[in-house]
Amino acid sequence: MIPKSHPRYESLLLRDKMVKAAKEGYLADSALIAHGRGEAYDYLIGERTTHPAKRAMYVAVAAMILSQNPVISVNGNATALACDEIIEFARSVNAKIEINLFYRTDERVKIITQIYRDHGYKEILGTLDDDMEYLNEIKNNRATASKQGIYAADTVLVPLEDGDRAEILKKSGKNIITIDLNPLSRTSKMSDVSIMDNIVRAIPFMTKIAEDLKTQDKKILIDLVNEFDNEENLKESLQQIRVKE
Ligand code: PTJ
Repeated sequence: MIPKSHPRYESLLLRDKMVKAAKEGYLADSALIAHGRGEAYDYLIGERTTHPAKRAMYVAVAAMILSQNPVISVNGNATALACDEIIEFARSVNAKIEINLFYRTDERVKIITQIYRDHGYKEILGTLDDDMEYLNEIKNNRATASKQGIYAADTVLVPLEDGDRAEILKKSGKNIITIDLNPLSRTSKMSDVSIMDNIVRAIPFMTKIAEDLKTQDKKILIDLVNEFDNEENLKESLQQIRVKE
């Protein structure tokens, strides 16, 4: 039990979730390393949601609302940290959720499927009995996608995605949105909208944004998307990393 008074309470709570998920057997072997890398970047931005991240979130939500078939791709880390929040956000923007693992094993897919179903989300895609296709005809595990989900998606939100996978998705012509604390990652660089924030802060904030944007004129959403420059925003995101004593 972590005392609430601990100065690193929030961060330790997330570590606890990751350790629990590892014990439950649905994380990739390198998941804790990926989490640690995220922690380091989060520390350097002061564990807060920065202005460029907020701007990217508005654009991302607008793009998802405007899309025909938006899909949220979930892996082990995203599930461990924000399963309920992802379900709520998916419902708010009418997006599907698909299990999309970089290190895909049947056992992991089975456990993650059950988690979403237990949390009230029965429509989960990318399961063992789902109809899967290869993106760009690349015949490897990393290029598989659900026929009704990512395969047919126009916009895919990929939190904490590996660069190889993001590249395959990008090459298949989809609009890619990422949530990645590392603004220098390949995924951040190749995405159309990169949100440099912790998934645990970003997703609930995006649900709030969705409630606001859904009431706005479509033209406002289109302008938000068209006026956004991801490269510029990433530069600004990088400037948020401050090392001070
Ligand atoms: O469950 P799987 O098999 O799909 O595997 C998941 C991991 C995350 C292990 C896999 O996709 C991987 O190896 O990813 P990378 O290449 O380590 O990239 C993950 C990125 O997410 C890194 O740039 C981290 O900085 C970032 N990251 C880690 N934790 C968070 C985060 N970004 C946002 N919120 C976090 N909590």
